[in-house]
Amino acid sequence: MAANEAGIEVTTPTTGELVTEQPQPHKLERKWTFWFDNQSKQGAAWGTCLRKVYSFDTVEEFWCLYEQVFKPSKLPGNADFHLFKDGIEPKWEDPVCASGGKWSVTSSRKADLDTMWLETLMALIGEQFDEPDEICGVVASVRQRQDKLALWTKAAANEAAQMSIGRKWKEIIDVNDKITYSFHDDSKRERNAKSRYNV
Ligand code: MGP
Repeated sequence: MAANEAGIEVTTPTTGELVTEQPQPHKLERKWTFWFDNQSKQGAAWGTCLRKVYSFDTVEEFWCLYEQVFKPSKLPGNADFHLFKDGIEPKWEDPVCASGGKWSVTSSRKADLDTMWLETLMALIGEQFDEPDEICGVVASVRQRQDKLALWTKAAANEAAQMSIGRKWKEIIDVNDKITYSFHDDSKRERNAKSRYNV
């Protein structure tokens, strides 16, 4: 028996024939979905161009999608990429997100945004947060003013859970500056919603 890059060669017991067994893809803990939104259409209501792009549940699919498409530095201005748990829409209106909020971090360099995005994606699909049920997903936004990342969580009022997620996220994306958490309910009422927690 010999191993090669494509798989493992085994001899079938009945015929003695050499066959190559393809390696099995590595299953993730759960299914995730990439989304895309282009907000550059003048006058269009928010979400008009929000589209589900691809759902996946293996490590191999993730890398293929990430390498070929989902790098924020490839985004045009005023566009967003999202990675959300499959079944959750990246909207305040989604029932799982409705009572939630988001941790936000800004970035003035494209390279930093790409790195923080990738670190966050790997942490999410690798289930590195201590409160995995609290997580909804992450959004990368490319804006003229400043690019940003937002980690959406489920129960905004659960301060202990949000603080733990915020601390962990800062470690993951290697950020020392303060990051802030806002409630979606506040964002619905006013454009620049005040932050409720910071870490
Ligand atoms: P934003 O993109 O979350 O804020 O929301 P930001 O990033 O400060 O603003 P931007 O101009 O840099 O994008 C901007 C606006 O989009 C909000 O004030 C809402 O009018 C609308 N909007 C954003 N989100 C996430 C939602 C949503 O989930 N549902 C609805 N209905 N509107 C939204």
